[in-house]
Amino acid sequence: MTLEWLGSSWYHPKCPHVCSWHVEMKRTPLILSLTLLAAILSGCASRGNYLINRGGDLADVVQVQFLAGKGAVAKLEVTRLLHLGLGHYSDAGAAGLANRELATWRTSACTWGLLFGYHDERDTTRIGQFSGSYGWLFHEPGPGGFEEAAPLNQLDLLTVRGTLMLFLGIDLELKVGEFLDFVAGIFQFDPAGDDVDSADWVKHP
Ligand SMILES: [Ca+2]
Repeated sequence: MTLEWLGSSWYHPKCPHVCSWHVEMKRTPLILSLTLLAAILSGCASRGNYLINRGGDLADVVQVQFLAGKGAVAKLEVTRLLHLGLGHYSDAGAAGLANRELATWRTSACTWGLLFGYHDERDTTRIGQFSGSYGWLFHEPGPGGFEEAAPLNQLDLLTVRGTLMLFLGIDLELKVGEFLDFVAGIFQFDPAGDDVDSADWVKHP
C-alpha cells in the first residue's frame, strides 16, 4: 500500500482514517521510546557515577600496608594530632591497599610521638605516597604548628592509625573521616571533595 505524507500525517485514499491513525500510532510510540531510552541512558550514566563514587568512598575507609624489611615500629595515633610510640623502617617492601588500589611498593618512614608527634614518610615508590608526612613541627623557623598530610581534605585528620613491626609488620589506618564521607555520599554530599564524573575520565583519561 502506498502512503502519502501530508505534512502531519500519512494518507491513503482507500482508508484515510484507519491508515492515518495506524501510522500515527506507530510514530508516537517510537518517539516516546526514543525519549524514554534517552532518559534511561542518562539515568544509567548518573547511577554509574553514583555507584563508582560510593565504591571509591568505601575503599577510602581502610588503608593497610604489610611491611617487610629493616625496621621496628610500635605506634598508635588517635587522629593525626595525637601520637604515642616510635619506630623507623628503611626501604621496606610493602603490599596492601592504598589510594583505592591493591599494590606493592617500597617505603621508608621515621615516626615518633608522645602526645605530640610526627610521622615522616619518605621515598614511597609506585603509589606516590601511602599517607604522606604529617604532625607537629617545633624545629622550623617561626612559631611551628601542625603539618597536614592532606591539606585539601580536613577529614583526613580523623584517621586512627596503628603500626606494629619487627622486620615484619602491619600498618593499618581506619579513616573515620572517609567513613563519614561515604555515609554523606549516600545522600549525594561530598565533604571530602573526591567524587568524580565518569565523563571527565573520557575527556581526561
Ligand atoms: Ca566522596
